[in-house]
Amino acid sequence: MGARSSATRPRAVGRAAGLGLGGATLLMLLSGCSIEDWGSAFGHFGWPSNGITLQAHEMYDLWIASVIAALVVGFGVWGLIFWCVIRYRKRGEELPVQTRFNMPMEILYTVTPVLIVSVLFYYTAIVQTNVDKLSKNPDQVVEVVAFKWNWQFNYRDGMGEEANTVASTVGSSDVIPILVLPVGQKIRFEETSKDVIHSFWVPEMLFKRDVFPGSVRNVFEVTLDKEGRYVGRCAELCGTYHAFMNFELVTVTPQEFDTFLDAKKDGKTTQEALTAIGEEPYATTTSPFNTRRQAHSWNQSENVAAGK
Ligand SMILES: [Cu+2]
Repeated sequence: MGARSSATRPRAVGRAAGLGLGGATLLMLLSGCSIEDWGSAFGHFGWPSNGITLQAHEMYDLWIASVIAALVVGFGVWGLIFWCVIRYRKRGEELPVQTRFNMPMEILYTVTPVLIVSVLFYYTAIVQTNVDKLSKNPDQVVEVVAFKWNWQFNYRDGMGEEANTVASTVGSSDVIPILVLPVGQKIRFEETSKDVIHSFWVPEMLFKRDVFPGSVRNVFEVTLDKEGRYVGRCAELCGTYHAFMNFELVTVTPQEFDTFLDAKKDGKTTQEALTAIGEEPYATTTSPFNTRRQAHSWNQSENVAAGK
């Protein structure tokens, strides 16, 4: 009797684990429509929840779903561990029945991780492909030109280097460059640098991409879905004033964007064109840095130079 019940135990464990995993998968599928609710209930599991692009939302969903899946598996494993610790705790000096080389168990804990990794890989590949996807006919093309230490944004009439710039905005030491873009449209960014490697980063896009000098044009596309003003930064240490390379992304309605672009084409400054659509003419999320170093720093380096 004792030997028989020992032999059925691993199968029961296998069944329980299989049921748990199946239930977890079902739960995930059923709750797929409310990933956002799951995320906000648990502080978004550390992932930035303020994304402003369709791509950012997909990345968010992938992260939340992955963490939930990991927790479900984790609780399953912890449950089995504690169950084993209690159920099979030492009761005497007699060696318990050994259940090594149990084929169903061996297969279960080989197949299950492979399944988990396959599912994670499948969804990761989908999201990654969507984030990198380029369309044949983007609604807007912006050329991002980075240089030490500022940004120029060129609105283009087509794709590639052969296209023409129809309007442009450039930052200076006194004015933060402002990139105005419409929501709900496919925006194609074409990046190029005039000197060293920089990196284009708007934190709310949850996306950075290096800006290379030379013939490499780094291209990506996003669809913005939230109006607002967002700080942008250079995310690649590019030299002395790297930290000063800020810009501002202003997302507006397509109608406002058309008005803005027409004003720019008419020769208005970016500030005048922003005023024309009722926006603040200057950046509100960041301000120009003082490019002169603090007086005491200069004195300190003079002291060092003078050997004091
Ligand atoms: Cu830079």
